[in-house]
Amino acid sequence: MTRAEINNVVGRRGTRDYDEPMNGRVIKIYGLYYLVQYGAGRVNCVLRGKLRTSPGVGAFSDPVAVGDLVEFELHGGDSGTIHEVLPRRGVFSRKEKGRNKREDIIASNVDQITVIQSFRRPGLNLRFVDRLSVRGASGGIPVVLVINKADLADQDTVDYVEEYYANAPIDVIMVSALTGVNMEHLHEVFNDRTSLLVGYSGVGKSSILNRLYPGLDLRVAEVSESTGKGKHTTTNVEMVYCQGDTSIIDTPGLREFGLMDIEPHLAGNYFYEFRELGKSCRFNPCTHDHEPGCEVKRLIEEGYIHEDRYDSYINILTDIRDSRERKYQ
Ligand SMILES: Nc1nc2c(ncn2[C@@H]2O[C@H](COP(=O)(O)OP(=O)(O)OP(=O)(O)O)[C@@H](O)[C@H]2O)c(=O)[nH]1
Ligand SMILES: [Mg+2]
Ligand SMILES: [Zn+2]
Repeated sequence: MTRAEINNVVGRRGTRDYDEPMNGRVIKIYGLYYLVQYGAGRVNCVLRGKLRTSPGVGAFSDPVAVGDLVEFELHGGDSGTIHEVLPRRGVFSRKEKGRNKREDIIASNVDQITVIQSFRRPGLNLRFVDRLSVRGASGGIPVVLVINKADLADQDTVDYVEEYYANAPIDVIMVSALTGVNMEHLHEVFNDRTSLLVGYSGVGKSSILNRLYPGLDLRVAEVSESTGKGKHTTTNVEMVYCQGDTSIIDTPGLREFGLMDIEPHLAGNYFYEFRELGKSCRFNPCTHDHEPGCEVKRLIEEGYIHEDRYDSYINILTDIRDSRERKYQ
């Protein structure tokens, strides 16, 4: 037999220098250790040296991210080595400012971003939701907005949110972890997918998850009376729930994610209703900013696009332009 023939018979196994590869998912990273979940088991892994130097990893600050599907080798039961990262989809990343800064993968294999806000303490910030949806859309990940503490809601705010997103492709779910209203709906939204949870401290992320998944028993903290802001009881990106095909990755403290890698003239594409309606703008591409004959601007006059949603877009556009100017100075 020639060497090629032997390889054909032995298959991939024959090319490996380790036995019994297993599949798992990275649920937490601390220092040089990666906690991998496989079936009902969990194991602390280190990375095989080759992974740190393989082509392409230099573009990222860490070769492995929470949410990654990996092939690993188990040593004895309580430790392991990660050999391969399987191809990723739905990557949520952020790039630091600066020309040669590497990309930080916050989480991978994400099906949806669930941004959680609350009606009061802390209040709504729809511009943050919009920024997040641009970041998500550029990685192909849709955003769902969950507004918690519906027990504290007033009708004006509810109406405002509904008008703001009336013709936008962002689903809004109003819930209360306290009274349980709409929690069954939210359970369905999380079911059988990987969700990335983003929310300011104190909005009730832990309260929601505890209510949805009894037994999880996450810590709930009082929102500080003086500032109305929470205290960031949790501090690391972590898959906090993982059962069958349902996974939830929490991102405590995530407030900043640059949008400077987005081309200004494409920003409008990530406001999906602008992209559709903008097909009738006189100019193509149109940034819906200064161009005459802009359909998006006409539709604000008609009340079809909310003025504040448009302002939020201009705010993002300006921000992208500013940071790109700084970059090329
Ligand atoms: N009124 C009301 N209060 C709620 C609700 N859900 C949570 N809270 C309260 O909000 C506060 C913060 O809740 P947490 O679940 O700790 O919030 P968190 O988002 O996990 O905060 P961090 O872990 O700091 O990021 C607690 O005092 C909860 O009791 C709700 O539906 N209604
Ligand atoms: Mg919490
Ligand atoms: Zn336009």
